Amino acid sequence: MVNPWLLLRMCLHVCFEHPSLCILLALCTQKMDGAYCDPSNLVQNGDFQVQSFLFGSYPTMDVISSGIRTLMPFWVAAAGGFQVLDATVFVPPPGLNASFLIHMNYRSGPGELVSMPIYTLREGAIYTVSFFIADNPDGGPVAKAVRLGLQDIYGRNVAPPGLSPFVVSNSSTTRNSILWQPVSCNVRGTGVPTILSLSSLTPGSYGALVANLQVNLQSMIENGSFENVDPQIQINNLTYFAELTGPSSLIRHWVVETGVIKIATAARYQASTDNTAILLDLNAENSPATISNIFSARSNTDYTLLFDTAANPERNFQLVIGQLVVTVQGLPSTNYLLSETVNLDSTSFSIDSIGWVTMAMEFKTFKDDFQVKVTFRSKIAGSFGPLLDNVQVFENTKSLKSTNETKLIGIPNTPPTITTPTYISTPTTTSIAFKIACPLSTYLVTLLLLTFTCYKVS
Ligand SMILES: [Ca+2]
Repeated sequence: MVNPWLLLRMCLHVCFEHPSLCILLALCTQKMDGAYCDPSNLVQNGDFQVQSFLFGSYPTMDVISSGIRTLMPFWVAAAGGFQVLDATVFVPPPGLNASFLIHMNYRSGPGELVSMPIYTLREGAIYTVSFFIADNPDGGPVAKAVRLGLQDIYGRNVAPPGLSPFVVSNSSTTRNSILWQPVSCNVRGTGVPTILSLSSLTPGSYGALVANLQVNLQSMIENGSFENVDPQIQINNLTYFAELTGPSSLIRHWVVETGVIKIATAARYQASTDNTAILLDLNAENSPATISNIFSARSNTDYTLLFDTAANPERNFQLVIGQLVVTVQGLPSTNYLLSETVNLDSTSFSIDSIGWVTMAMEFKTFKDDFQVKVTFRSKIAGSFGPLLDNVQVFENTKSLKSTNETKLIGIPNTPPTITTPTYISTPTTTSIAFKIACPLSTYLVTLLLLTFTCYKVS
């Protein structure tokens, strides 16, 4: 499936061109729990908006062929070729602000698209892998198929067992009326960086179209990133902060219980790890605030609470030092499941370098609880306090099957008149040689990346 030597060559190439990316890759190839990198979407450049080539003129296609010269950051064509299509001509999926799509074939035939290692999938957490797929209106076989693959960096399969290729067949569509279909599946995090691949199983020059690949943590909390606020709250201003005085419920699914909070934006502050627009400061108007969220949960179940926090470094000539108190209660019992304080210190940080830290805390519900209340309380005096964003809670699962949520959503069926195409091969297993070579190559890649990065930086 994924050629480790091709990945090695690709990494060396990227190392010289993008030193910062090289450092990231080197970090991600270490076994870690991902505590400091947990964005809401773990796929880098899954919408293909970041490119390092000049897009061609009409007819709006550029070709990415196999090899290390793949000019799509965070992706490589491991086999065959694929094309980048302009979404102003090939209408993108509805609701997406996409500018580019991927055509999984080129004139040389079907392509295999492989991601750079995505961030570590937290062990025990359930993630949804999703993308949009459509038939190619320009031609090709009646049915077109794409296989999704997920392997960790040791070559172990992470994709759910029995995952079939995604098949589309809507050849009557045009470039202006492409019938996009959302597809997704659940995977259980293994605690190891994972590589995502898409392989076209369609022969010839015309294969399926693909857009907006994502890998999202399934969080129990609604609006954990505070992006959904009442329209009466004015945001998107560099200097003006909207403030909410408790009690208030103008941030959807949250309650400001006491004190005053600022609703700040990434236009002024460095965004947190999910790279979103809105974040909170739990202090304003010389008043520390308390904010809480209640969500449904299963009794007698293990959960992990994640959130990004830092001290607001903006108070002139004074450091912000203090604590953020985090409590978790089961409901209706009101028993405390978790009570911790987080020490915060703005020393050496600025609004451009906030010093965000992702905290991870575990708790377990009691047998009679069916809801959970999470509360954040500032213990800092003054008008600048703890920053908070990207609050997530996930259930710690033993296996994907144990969640009873193993599901494949929206997989389009092959039309009844179409028998299973003979060119759709049975799933191939990873070769033994690859399994042996992968751990060695992983550490070799890490060593080389660090070496070349130091050379490049110096
Ligand atoms: Ca946010």
